Amino acid sequence: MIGYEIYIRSFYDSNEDGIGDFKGITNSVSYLKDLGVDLIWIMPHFKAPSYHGYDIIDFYDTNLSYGTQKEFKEMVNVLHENGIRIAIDLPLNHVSSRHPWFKAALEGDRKYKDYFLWADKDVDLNEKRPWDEEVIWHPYKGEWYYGVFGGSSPDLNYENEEVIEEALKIIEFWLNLGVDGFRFDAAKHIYDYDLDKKRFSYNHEKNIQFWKKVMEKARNIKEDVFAVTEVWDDPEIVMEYAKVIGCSFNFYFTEALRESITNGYTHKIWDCFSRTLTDNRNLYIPSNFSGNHDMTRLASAITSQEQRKVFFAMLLTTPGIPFIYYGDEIGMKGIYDPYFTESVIEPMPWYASLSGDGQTLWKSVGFNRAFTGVSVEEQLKREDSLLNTVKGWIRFRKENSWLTNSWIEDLKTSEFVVAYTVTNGNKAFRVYHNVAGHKEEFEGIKLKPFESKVF
Ligand code: ACG
Repeated sequence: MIGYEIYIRSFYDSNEDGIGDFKGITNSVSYLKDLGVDLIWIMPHFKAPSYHGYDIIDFYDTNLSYGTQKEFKEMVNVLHENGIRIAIDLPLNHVSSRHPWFKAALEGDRKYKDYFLWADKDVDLNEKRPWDEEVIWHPYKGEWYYGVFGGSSPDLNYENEEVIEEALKIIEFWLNLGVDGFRFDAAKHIYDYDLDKKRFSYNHEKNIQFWKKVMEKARNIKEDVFAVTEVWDDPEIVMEYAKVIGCSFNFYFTEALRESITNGYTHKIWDCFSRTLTDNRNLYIPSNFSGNHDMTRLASAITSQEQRKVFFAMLLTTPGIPFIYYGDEIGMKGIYDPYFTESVIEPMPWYASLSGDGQTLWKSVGFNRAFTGVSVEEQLKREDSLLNTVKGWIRFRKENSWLTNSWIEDLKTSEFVVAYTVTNGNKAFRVYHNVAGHKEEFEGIKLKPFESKVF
């Protein structure tokens, strides 16, 4: 199975307003099929005030710039007819400060006040979240509410059973509407404040119990529901969530490969593979990925196309469900800035000129300009393009669908070569990658610069 992450606004526009939409995804099915994608993850499609959509105002309605619920359903049907499953991005940790629940809370409604967390006198109102300098408490008319992702996204209070029930209702609604599963946003944040010690603290155990409940509900509705979590943390923590949810994004894979391939060394890859891809047998399916909307794009992190080809060869010959971030397959660029995330969600360049049917134009482009060789049109024409190389590896993977439920054995590295056996117990391949710009030989196998070989 091959996953593909889509930012709807930037993908494919069907009604010529420059904004990507559901019908646009429907119209792009031939591209997705030709690429070999059979699972898409769409970034939030709900009613929300921001461009990114992670601050939801209504969990039961669509963002009308993307289309109506009817158009959403039509998109799901067409995807299914073409053998493509769809997972929706579900940020359950917080809502928009303009969500009716929060508005009611601000007006003093007691039921809804308890849907959120409020500071009492012992709370440190200046406390910052652990990974940057953003505060977690926000003022409103003399009171303070908790919001790890900023004042416009107040956190829901999952100590309240009614809030858990709301989450389960949302799951039920979308599965009944036809989606195949979820990408669970910010999965380690459901319980991330210690109410006794009055400080930020991840309660992984409690989070995992919550996700267990969610998955039970989801599997009761759709036995083969697909779910993947976003837990950006150490691999050993990520794994615990993956065991319950089935799949978890393997952030360490993306980080280790980018660093190692750029610098031409292998020890971090060895560390990553041995910690995340060898013990997964019958426990979870890893989701390795090229990049996502929260980080610098692959082509800006690994600037050499030859090196990027090694990255994709590793992505597509390792166990699990690999995900490609839209545009990474054509080498779209973009440098992540937490205060200007638009740089990594630029319009998908379908045409060399950046103009034509489907082309989104909602923002000016800084990184992926016209006639720079990045577009789908230009890449399809060149036999040795990144797109054609990626398609080749995807074809290989689809011919060997058992790789989804596989693991790695006999991992060996030299200074520049990574070698491993990927197996499901019955079938196996021995894979070699040379991350150096010169010839290498390992276990008697001769490798050209940046070459990958499978036996
Ligand atoms: C998700 C979405 C993101 C979204 C939100 C909120 C959550 O993908 O687009 O923001 O709905 C943290 C959270 C993630 C969150 C990212 C953006 N992503 O945990 O859920 O922030 C460290 C921390 C991580 C942290 C990461 C951020 O541990 O928790 O992610 O830094 O850089 C190693 C370490 C690992 C470390 C990394 C990086 O891997 O093991 O621990 O991660 O290095 O240093 C959206 C918008 C935002 C908006 C918000 C409301 O995009 O702009 O503000 O919604």
